[in-house]
Amino acid sequence: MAIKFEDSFHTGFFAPLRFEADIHDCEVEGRVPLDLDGSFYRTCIDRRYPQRLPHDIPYNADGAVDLFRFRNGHVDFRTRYVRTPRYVAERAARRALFGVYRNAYTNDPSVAGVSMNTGNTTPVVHAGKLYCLKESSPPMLVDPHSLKTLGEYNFDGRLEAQTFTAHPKIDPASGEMIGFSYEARGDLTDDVAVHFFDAAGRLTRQVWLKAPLVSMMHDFAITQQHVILPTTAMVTSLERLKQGLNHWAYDRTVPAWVGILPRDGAARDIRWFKGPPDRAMLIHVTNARTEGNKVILDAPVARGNFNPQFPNLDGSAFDDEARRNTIRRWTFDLSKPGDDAWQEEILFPDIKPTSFTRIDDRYHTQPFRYSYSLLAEHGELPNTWYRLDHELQRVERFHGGDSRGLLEPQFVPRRKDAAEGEGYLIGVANDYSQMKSELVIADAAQLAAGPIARVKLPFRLHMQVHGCWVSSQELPFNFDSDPDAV
Ligand code: V55
Ligand code: FE
Repeated sequence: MAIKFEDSFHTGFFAPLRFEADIHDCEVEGRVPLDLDGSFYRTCIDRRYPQRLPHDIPYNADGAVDLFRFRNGHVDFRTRYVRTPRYVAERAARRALFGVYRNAYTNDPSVAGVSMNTGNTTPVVHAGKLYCLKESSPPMLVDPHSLKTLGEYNFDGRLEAQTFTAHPKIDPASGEMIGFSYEARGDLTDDVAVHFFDAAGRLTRQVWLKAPLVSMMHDFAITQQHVILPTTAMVTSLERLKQGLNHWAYDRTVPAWVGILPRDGAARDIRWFKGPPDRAMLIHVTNARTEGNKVILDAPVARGNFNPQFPNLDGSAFDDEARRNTIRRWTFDLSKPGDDAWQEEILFPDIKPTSFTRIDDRYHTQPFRYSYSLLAEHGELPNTWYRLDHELQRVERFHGGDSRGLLEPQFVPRRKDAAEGEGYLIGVANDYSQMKSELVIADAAQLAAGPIARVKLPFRLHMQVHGCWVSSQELPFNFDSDPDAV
């Protein structure tokens, strides 16, 4: 059968690339700062074959990983598919064998038992290893230089859970990583596991918990003392899966729960706080900290269903207003036993950001002054980065242009010991009028001044989900002799 992509998501700017590429020494407009020395990774969705079933969703597309490598004002670019077992099986068959998002009932019988991993959500570098993550599977391990896929990874046999979050957190003070798994013993299970890794990347401890319900738990937070586990109203059921539907639907009657576990605690030490139904859809976390008896969580939160890829369970139409986030601070008071409510404050009431939210990563678990958001201003296209000054309640904007979409911003400190916010905001811009992409670099403290440099690609890129920056101190590389260059 001939390859043809027909659905609306796969035409136009986000038609799959279906190629892998290296560009040695990208074209640059402006000057790339000499203190940008390191690697910017992005995980993207890029379907290798037309989807098997018409109602599948973009989140189930194949993963691809991109690398922009910076040194001496030069930038090299590389993109590769994440060669998951699914990718390998479909490539051999020259067609899609996997059906809809997180539903094994919709797969071709020939791939029964083959991992459904796509590795398409987040790139994370810890202890020299690059993980391309999908929350429904274990990490995909990818060589951080060649981007060759090394395989699905279970931390030397130590990961007992069948899944692993796309949003593990690295404690900047200790270098430890903390992750969690939900549906951890397989589809529909209410088991959650929290995993603790030492600075060398070794999985040293796991705590197994029971969630109050089975729901999408896309992100979580850590503080110096606690692990914070929010549930959502994205629910699933055996009936859904047997009907061949995608994994999740939004249930407006289900309350949001937030579990708070001491970092050094056991399962019995978790405390579940209960929030209102249809008011607390948390997708991504900005930061969190513990102050005395209080645990403080900052995050953009939507009122209701955040994504039309997942239908409303009651059959109602998708509500574009309900998906809009406000930036909230939730405070959990641990000093009141039996009180399972939390306090909510809306921090920037006029700002309705996307759920993409970042800080200077060195301030994770600490009080912080600046956060960075992506917004859709004047229309549907997210085309503006905001720096939010939480101390002065001020915002500064970087506007990408009306025909240019921006993706998640990444803050890069100018130096390891630079002050908070002293550095760059980098990220990919998609130019819809030219059908090309570029990486833009702005001074994070002078966003309104526009880009310092644009690293221009001769083609458009695939759709990014998340990105990450790793300095060359954390991940050394040889820039001049690349044995894997094409
Ligand atoms: C999200 C993204 C996913 C996913 C589940 O943005 C949640 C949230 C790209 O895949 O599988
Ligand atoms: Fe995410």
